[in-house]
Amino acid sequence: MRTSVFLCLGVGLGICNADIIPVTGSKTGLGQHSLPARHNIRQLEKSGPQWDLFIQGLLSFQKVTEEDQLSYFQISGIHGRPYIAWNGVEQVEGAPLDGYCTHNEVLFAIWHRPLVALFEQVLAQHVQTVALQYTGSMADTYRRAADLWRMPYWDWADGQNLPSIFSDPNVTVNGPVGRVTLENPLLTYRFQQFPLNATQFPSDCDTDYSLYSYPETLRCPDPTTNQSTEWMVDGDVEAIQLSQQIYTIYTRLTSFESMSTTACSGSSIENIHNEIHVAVGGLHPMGHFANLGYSGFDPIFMLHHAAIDRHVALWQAIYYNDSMFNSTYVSPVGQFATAPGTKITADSPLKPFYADVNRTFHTSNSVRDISVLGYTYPELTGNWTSREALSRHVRTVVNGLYGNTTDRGTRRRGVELKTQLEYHVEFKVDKASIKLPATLRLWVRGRLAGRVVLLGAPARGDIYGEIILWDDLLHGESPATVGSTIPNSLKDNLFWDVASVSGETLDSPQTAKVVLVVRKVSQPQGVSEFPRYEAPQVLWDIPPR
Ligand SMILES: *[C@@H]1O[C@H](CO)[C@@H](O)[C@H](O)[C@H]1NC(C)=O
Ligand SMILES: *[C@@H]1O[C@H](CO)[C@@H](O)[C@H](O)[C@H]1NC(C)=O
Ligand SMILES: *[C@@H]1O[C@H](CO)[C@@H](O)[C@H](O)[C@H]1NC(C)=O
Ligand SMILES: *[C@@H]1O[C@H](CO)[C@@H](O)[C@H](O)[C@H]1NC(C)=O
Ligand SMILES: *[C@@H]1O[C@H](CO)[C@@H](O)[C@H](O)[C@H]1NC(C)=O
Ligand SMILES: *[C@@H]1O[C@H](CO)[C@@H](O)[C@H](O)[C@H]1NC(C)=O
Ligand SMILES: *[C@@H]1O[C@H](CO)[C@@H](O)[C@H](O)[C@H]1NC(C)=O
Ligand SMILES: *[C@@H]1O[C@H](CO)[C@@H](O)[C@H](O)[C@H]1NC(C)=O
Ligand SMILES: [Cu+2]
Repeated sequence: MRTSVFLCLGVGLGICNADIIPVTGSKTGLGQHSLPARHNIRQLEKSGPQWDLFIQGLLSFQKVTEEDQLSYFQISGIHGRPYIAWNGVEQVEGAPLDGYCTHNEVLFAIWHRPLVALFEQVLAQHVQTVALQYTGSMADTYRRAADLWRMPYWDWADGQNLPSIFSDPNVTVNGPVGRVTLENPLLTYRFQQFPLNATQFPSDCDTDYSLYSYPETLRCPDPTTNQSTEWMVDGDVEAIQLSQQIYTIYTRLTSFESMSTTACSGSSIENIHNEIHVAVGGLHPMGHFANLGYSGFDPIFMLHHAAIDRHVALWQAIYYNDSMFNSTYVSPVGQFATAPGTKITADSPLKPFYADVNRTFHTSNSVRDISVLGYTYPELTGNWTSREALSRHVRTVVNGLYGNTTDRGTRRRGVELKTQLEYHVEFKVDKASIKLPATLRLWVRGRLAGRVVLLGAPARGDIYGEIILWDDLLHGESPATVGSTIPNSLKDNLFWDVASVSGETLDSPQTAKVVLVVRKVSQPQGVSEFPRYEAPQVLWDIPPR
């Protein structure tokens, strides 16, 4: 695999720059003042030509031989397994045998940006090839549609369950010679080489639940049939109700670091991202999407990460003064090409993504502005007179999409109060002290009140998170007005524990710190305003159950 690159490196630099694949994103369809937008999958589905091209292009991409480093297999494999070099970017001394992906650290939100852009740029070439097969009156329409095509995203915070296109066995599109029914490339990826290479996909039932044994990616696999259980996925996605959680990210987290990652205290986009991985993959039995070593192969993966990228880009447009991160972090665990203990700044390389043929790596700074990678999102288009005007516009959009949540519990806009209290449970725990993967559960009066997943990778390092304490759990005792205090009866009835994926209670780790926090929040006065939070007050330590 990737032989040409290895040979090339042996010959020396310069001669084989042609083999270096820079991540540029797709550069077709750029207007003088406009960029093509990535669209919501639910809209793209109704778009006609772009949808037809996406489906056929993805099918063609998935058929590229797995030996090719521009194959679906190898680009999807950058994230986790197989733990081998991509584009000649080798494992470094002292680094773990792991994927390149950065999780539970500050680069989380930004590292996935060039990954999705690379997938998009390669898939765009397949889209272009398919477009050339259309003739006659359709030729121009399809070529134009191909130029403007960009990777769609799946907005899992839209309050609906899984789009059915992710689970349909077949899909019908307008092909170059008429209507055609095809295998749905969004359902699964079927490995070309199966059984999988045992060196690259070792059989380790203990940590990856025999995922190596399936010939294709599965979600909530039914072990008696080795098939996905799609209704379980639907139920899981519907149950997690993410609109209020994402709204919290937009309105309360005002620094790039805290917005990004579970390595910083409180909620984060990574925390939400983890929940989607297990909702779609299934925890027990575990599907590919729930295991970071395999998740990259599920066709949902890039649509999920495009959704993350959109939230990050919208957040950046809102908090345009934010300097990203200029503090220095230390990578606690490292990745395939980053040794543990490496200092991380916004100029650190995002491996294995080269920005040009001279082996200059992309950095957080080089991809902070998405226009560099040739795309935008619909919410960011338009001719805004200032960054503040764009920020106001995006805040309005976010309020409309995620602000008046229909999630259970709080309906903020429905309450005619200027100020309210919001209760959250915040936790911190060293993952090394838990048998992973696991869940941290919160119990109120013997009822399960919330749950956060602690994924298997990385296996150590402090992880932070938050569970929203819904009004209906404080039922009848919820102090909706300022001045009330949380009922003391709750104090004796609030506990946490840690459970395995099958629900079995595990020993409570000594390293865990779980606290109840209250914040005073002022409700927004206009459609472009956000709620304003005061500094949190820690009420008490919650004991293990
Ligand atoms: C639908 O998909 C299945 C499995 O992917 C395939 O066997 C079947 O031929 C497809 N049906 C049509 C009408 O193409
Ligand atoms: C399996 O993977 C190992 C390690 O990457 C590689 O050396 C070997 O050639 C692969 N075997 C096959 C049959 O592809
Ligand atoms: C499912 O996969 C397992 C592991 O590869 C295998 O042992 C079992 O026979 C399969 N079951 C069916 C019904 O195919
Ligand atoms: C950004 O900075 C400018 C200039 O200091 C200020 O006027 C503006 O309110 C700030 N915007 C945000 C969203 O913080
Ligand atoms: C980050 O760097 C910018 C520019 O160098 C500076 O203006 C800003 O104050 C710094 N922020 C922090 C938190 O250090
Ligand atoms: C790459 O390096 C060569 C030789 O130093 C130089 O001529 C070229 O401009 C560089 N290209 C980029 C994209 O930096
Ligand atoms: C954007 O607005 C400015 C000022 O209103 C105008 O001069 C410019 O032509 C507009 N650009 C586009 C692409 O509409
Ligand atoms: C959200 O609230 C605003 C203002 O109360 C209302 O105009 C809008 O229709 C609501 N949106 C949704 C999706 O409920
Ligand atoms: Cu992910």
